[in-house]
Amino acid sequence: MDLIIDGWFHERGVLWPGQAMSLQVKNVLYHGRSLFQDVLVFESTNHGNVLVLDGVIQVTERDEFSYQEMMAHIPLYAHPNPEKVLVIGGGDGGILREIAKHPGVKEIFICEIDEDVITYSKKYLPSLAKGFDDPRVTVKIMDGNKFMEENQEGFDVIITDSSDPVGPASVLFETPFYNAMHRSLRDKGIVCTQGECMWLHLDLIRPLVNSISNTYTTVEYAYTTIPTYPSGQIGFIIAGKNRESSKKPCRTATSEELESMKYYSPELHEASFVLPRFAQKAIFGEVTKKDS
Ligand code: SPD
Repeated sequence: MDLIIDGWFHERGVLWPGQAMSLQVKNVLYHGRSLFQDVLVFESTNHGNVLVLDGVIQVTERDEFSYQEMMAHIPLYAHPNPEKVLVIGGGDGGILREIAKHPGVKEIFICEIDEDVITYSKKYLPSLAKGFDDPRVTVKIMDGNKFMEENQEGFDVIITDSSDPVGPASVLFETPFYNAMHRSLRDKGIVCTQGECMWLHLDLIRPLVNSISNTYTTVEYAYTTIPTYPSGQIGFIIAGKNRESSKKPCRTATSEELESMKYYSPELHEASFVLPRFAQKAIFGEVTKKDS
């Protein structure tokens, strides 16, 4: 399928039938096939440089911060003392950039299966890929499952920054992967994963949340707004090992840390878990008494 027609990139996909996000293209910077997927980077007229994998927008320079900040800071501020953090996927480096804002974190591992994503992000998305420059970062080009097998009870926080459950990322949305993350978490650890969109994917979110509730003591769902993802919204599944809720930050962000952020705030941390009634009901089968 042609991704660019008459100077416009169209994001069509089986996971959002009947709708498409379009961005005007100024210049194609790279287009090729990696070992795993189609990789496209283009300069857009209004959204900066854009990374597209298998026809799906992963980041635009204009709004990426909303996703990366919320995905990294919700679990990190919900944990009292995160020292060792694992990122699975996230080859553009944006999540690393955000984790690096936490001075208490001592080691950051990233497991990205597709080296080309890192290579072209370093070249064309330097404001994200600068995350790789932090000296605490160790890069592994390998399957996240394999790495976790070798690192049991190793991490305080695991963040899975994946593409959608079509192609190479589909296993990351299945229960065995969540079981593997659970084994790799230290006691009281937190996982935060790409949780798709409440307007489009409740049939995917609900069974996953249900099935992992047998393993994790808490399974919660937060979301952020982001104009260039399907339906302008994306969620996060946040699950804890032998711990209470992650809905409130348990450490205070310093003013210097907050100054470095454009989206996350302690207020938004709490607010992001408050779901519209239809989504609350569909995912958790309940609405709060006040709302009912
Ligand atoms: N529908 C696209 C979801 C993409 C989520 N991952 C993006 C990677 C950003 N670091």
